[in-house]
Amino acid sequence: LVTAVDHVGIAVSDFDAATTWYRDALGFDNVHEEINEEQGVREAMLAPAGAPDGSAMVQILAPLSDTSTIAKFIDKNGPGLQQMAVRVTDIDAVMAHLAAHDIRVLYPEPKKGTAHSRINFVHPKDAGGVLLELVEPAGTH
Ligand code: V0V
Repeated sequence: LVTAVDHVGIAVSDFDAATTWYRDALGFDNVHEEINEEQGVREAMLAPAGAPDGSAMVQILAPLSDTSTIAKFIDKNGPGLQQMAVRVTDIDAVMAHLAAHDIRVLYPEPKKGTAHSRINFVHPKDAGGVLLELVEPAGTH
């Protein structure tokens, strides 16, 4: 049901500085950008130039406001790695599987994620201290 590590998410306060750094220092391409009001983020998906389709990406996450989960994360920890996301083929089935193992997911139903994906999160306290995102890409089924 889990097919890949989809992306890692980095909390940043300066969106442009972060995307420029990945481009100039490491040659990442900016493959997608959007604002997700519900999640309180401006985000970009960056892929290593020349990487095959489906390769793991870096997601830059900048807060839209002081109340954003990303603003809260940066206040507490400073900028840095905020989440790891795994790609799934059927998020509802994965949520049911986790619930059956008493692993807490944050939302009772998936929410809208990047590029019309469906997303949910495993609580970091139930995932070894890692905020683990589940992402079912659009058009998966
Ligand atoms: C909090 N904790 C973390 C953490 N955030 N541990 C690891 N990684 C993180 N990112 C720890 C924190 O240190 C506490 O541990 C404990 O969890 C509870 O933290 P809290 O401060 O009480 O709780 P909050 O209010 O910070 O909330 C934490 C959660 C929140 C995870 C519930 O950040 C959340 O709802 N996240 C899901 C949504 C999200 O992250 N959206 C932005 C990305 P101690 O101190 O008690 O030991 S949007 C996105 O990824 C999109 C759109 C996409 O990919 O498509």
